[in-house]
Amino acid sequence: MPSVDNGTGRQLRYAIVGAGMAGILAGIKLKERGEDFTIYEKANRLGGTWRENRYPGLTCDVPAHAYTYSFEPYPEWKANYATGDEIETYFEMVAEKYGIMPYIRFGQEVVSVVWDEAGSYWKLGLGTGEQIEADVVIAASGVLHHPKIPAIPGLETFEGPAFHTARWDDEAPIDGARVGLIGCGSTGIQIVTAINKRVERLVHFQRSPQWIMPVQQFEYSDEEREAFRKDPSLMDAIRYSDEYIGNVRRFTNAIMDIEGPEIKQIEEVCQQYLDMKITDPELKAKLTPDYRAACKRLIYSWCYYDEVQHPAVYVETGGIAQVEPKGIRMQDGTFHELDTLVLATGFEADRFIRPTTVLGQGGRSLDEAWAVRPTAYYAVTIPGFPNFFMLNGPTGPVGNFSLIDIAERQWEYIDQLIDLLRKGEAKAIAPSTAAHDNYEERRIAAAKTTIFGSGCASWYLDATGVPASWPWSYDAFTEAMLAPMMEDYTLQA
Ligand code: NA7
Repeated sequence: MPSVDNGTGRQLRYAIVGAGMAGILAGIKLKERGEDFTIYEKANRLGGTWRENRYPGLTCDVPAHAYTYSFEPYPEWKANYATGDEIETYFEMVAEKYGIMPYIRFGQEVVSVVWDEAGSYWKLGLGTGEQIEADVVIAASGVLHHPKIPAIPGLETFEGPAFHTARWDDEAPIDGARVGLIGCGSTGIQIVTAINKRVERLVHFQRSPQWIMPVQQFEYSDEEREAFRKDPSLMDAIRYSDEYIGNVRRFTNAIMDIEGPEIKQIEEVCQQYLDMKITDPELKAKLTPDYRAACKRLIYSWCYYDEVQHPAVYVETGGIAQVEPKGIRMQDGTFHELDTLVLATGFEADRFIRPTTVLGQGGRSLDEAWAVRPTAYYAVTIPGFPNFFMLNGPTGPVGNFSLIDIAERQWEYIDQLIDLLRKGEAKAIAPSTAAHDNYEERRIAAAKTTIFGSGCASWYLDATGVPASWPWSYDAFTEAMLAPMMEDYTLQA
């Protein structure tokens, strides 16, 4: 039965911000309950990250059968690691199959979300000027969303195409061209492996080398796909295998216990892979990090060390002095003439739903609440922002395992809070400040001792240098999401 909120006699109204993986998930779950919801999507297509990122080599580094909704396994994956195109197709298929498309309002940017104290609801302002009311807001606007453009002198003077990887320019010369690529996170590394044979020359500007964790890529045969179609439990067997879930558990143990056997094993595997694959001492010196494996997000690759040795690729480790109209000048005076400049320089990882203006109780803004760092009680709710629920919000295990798994578990938690609104037990629900502060204090103390805090720069760190993510195990996360601790929540009638 659809919900009826207390006092008004009408159904709860839900606004979901974003039609990416998490927004579609929320839509599916609310539709199953017969709820009244709308998904606001600023773009003209769904897909979130998988719509925005279209760079060559784009691959998800979570195995495909683990990167699906648990309720919608997908027999059609072509290989163990899926491409961005395939993943976008999957989300489109799911949204169609579950009848979510009619609920999405495309081209509708949510620019403001303001709590109305008297009415206990949110007022949403759209980019078109339209005003919407919603009792519940689900912020599903993604994490690595806002491109980080490096402050390199002269960048704007470059004569050729220069663009961030999340704004890929299809017209830019790549084939037979001289391409400069700045940045070697997962994105830059994947691009090297995809364009090295197409270019005349690829100069990869590497400020810091990366540890590479070897993984196996393999294609599924037609027979295997047919078997998956006939027996979906075969896909679950992969998703819940020790190969995947066991690895997730070991990884989260490794990041917590930085002198323990699991992290030592990761370090050994990465070092052995480097030793085995890179025999040229000069290149090896360039590619050897001076920080511990998994401090920056590990790069999962089956081919980078082979592909970086292609003769067209030059790894430039000098400091960039400036960009000039025809290329990049290094601090030692070396000049790299370039036709195209690609910025694989990452994302502003602390934005979340911002720049949308969010004003909670007492007109307090999210910018104020997050003045030190973005935080949320158990990554989901914020004191003073009632009925505002985040999927893949701050302090969650982003980067540690499948974001879909995370979002599904967060939804189960959120759903239990919303249930109190549905049943009329409250009009507004938010965590208490004390509960939030206690959580955050414990989290920060634990985060500082994780491998992410072991001495390197990365998007995991907040502005004060504290790791921003969930510092505990996979099992601790799944357990925390089973049921909210209701004593930590304040309910308003
Ligand atoms: P990342 O992982 O944030 O990587 C950004 C890269 O860009 C990294 O190598 C940075 O070097 C480099 N960078 C950033 N600014 C500069 C400047 N000014 N000069 C030179 N180099 C620079 O972003 P990705 O897009 O690769 O991956 C993001 C996540 O998406 C990834 O972790 C997966 O979860 C999926 P640095 O290491 O800071 O020296």
